[in-house]
Amino acid sequence: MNPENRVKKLLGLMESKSLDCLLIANAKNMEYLTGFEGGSLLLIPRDGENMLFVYGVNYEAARVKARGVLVKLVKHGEILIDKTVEMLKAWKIHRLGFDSLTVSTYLKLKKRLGNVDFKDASSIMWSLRKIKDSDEISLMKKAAELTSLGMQKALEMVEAGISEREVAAEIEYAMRKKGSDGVSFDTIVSSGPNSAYPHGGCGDRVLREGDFVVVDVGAKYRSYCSDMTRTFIIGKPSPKQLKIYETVRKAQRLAAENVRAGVEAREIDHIARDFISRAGYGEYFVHGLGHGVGLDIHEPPTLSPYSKDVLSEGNVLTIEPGIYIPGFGGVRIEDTVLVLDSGVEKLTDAPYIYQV
Ligand SMILES: [Mn+2]
Repeated sequence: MNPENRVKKLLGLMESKSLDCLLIANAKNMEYLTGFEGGSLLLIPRDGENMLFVYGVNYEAARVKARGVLVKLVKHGEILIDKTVEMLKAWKIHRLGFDSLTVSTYLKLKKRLGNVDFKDASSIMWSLRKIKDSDEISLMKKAAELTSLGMQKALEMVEAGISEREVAAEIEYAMRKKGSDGVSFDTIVSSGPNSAYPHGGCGDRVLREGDFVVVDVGAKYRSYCSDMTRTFIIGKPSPKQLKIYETVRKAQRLAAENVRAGVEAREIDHIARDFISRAGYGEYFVHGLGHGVGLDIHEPPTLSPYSKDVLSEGNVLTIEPGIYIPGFGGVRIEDTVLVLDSGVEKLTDAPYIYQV
């Protein structure tokens, strides 16, 4: 689906909320609605021409790439807020929806647009972005394919004697060479005791026999993210390591088997959490089961005990249970999946091999 169709849908939602205009300041939302990532502010009036404000550095690119909008240059010395206020006044806007504003911008706009009613419209944007269209799905499949390739590289590289940083560099290099535009987040290669930190980063530690090694990686492809984790054990696993690994693996499989359109997100979290708790590790599963993925690496829907989301066909999300024991180490296994009517399609794909 092209950006113009997304805007068309958005206009329908604005009408149902009686919004005269939408002010989009979030970069990803602007990209979603125009196909161009370098805009500074987007105005979508119900009556009037959609307007994308762009600074000089991005102006020429915007004129070529942005779709369905009038591209307006913010010249040197001009102030974006002045131009915004000018347009909103010219259009006689009364109910203005916005997606995200800094407090300082909000106060400035409020002061100069005294009679305008400001409405938080971020949920409208998420209601669209949560359901991926066919164009997005094919880009996300490509991102996931590159990620899987990176994980294959990790499987080749992880061994005693190499540093976390070197493994991360090899993964990123392999993905980049095959077409990745970058990474969705800083690659995590956390080994030994570091693996007990869910977001352990990667550093100079050299991998050793007996380590857990958590590798969490996501290629980016044409602005779309992906997310995948595997945990390796160097050498022969101890019985405790094996029990933790098997528990996480089974929790992940159980959760994935139960995902389909119409299911409550918190129910899926519960399935994995309950399984881990019964194995005696409940207190060590310290985060939600998963999150939506798209233009952002973390976006709705959320899989957690507190989520109010109901899953729909076209959601793309991660399923990533983990067990983290301070001082001992941790295991996480994660895939990015596409929600279907009857189940899931796994987008990331690498074997669940743990012993290296
Ligand atoms: Mn994740």
